[in-house]
Amino acid sequence: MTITITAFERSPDRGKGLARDMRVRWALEEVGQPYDVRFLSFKAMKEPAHLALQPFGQIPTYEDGDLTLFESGAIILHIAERHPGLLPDDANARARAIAWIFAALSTMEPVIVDRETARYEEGKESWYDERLAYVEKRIRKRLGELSARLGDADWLDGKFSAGDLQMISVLLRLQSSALLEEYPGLCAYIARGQARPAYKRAFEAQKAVFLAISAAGNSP
Ligand SMILES: N[C@@H](CCC(=O)N[C@@H](CS)C(=O)NCC(=O)O)C(=O)O
Repeated sequence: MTITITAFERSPDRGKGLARDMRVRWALEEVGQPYDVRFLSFKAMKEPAHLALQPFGQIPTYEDGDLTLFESGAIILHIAERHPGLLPDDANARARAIAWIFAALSTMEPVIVDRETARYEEGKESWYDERLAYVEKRIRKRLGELSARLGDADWLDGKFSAGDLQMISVLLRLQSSALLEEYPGLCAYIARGQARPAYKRAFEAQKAVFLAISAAGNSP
């Protein structure tokens, strides 16, 4: 049975690959697993059929036979554990790679998403600029720490792993800001991820959805 994931019918990022189905697509491409995509409108995401799969009414989800998963971190860990290529064989190295998945999601992503939330939900408030300065200060702190740990290495811990995949996916959410430019080592790290054939295939697949919608005159 083919794996099925869910994605936005009309991604608000207009094909930039920032929605979280992208990281799942990338993981599946890395391990060479074919997949189908079920596209959902914002309305369908909040209806009972999808809520039964994803209690928060979000994408992505992952279905494979009688297994349904939500949360991109859980999905990527599952893919990496089930198929070779995204986690080292050595038990300690494997545990460290998994720690980087968690670091991406619980240490890096919250401060980065806070910037998006501030922009969308508080951008018109009189205190927005002041709040943004605090938010960006917290992001810089994390970027500096991550950059220091990465140093001159290609990847976070030895060979490319699911930890790098998740971390790069999270960092890419900053690409519309100038923040990343302050960390050339992280820019090079992201570029190495984006140069991977699996990343490129996943990116083109999600972009094709936006291009098809645009060609049909239905730009998101
Ligand atoms: N922690 C979740 C977050 C999922 C998430 O925020 N998905 C976004 C798209 S990238 C979404 O569905 N947003 C629409 C909504 O929350 O209504 C994960 O990593 O899977």
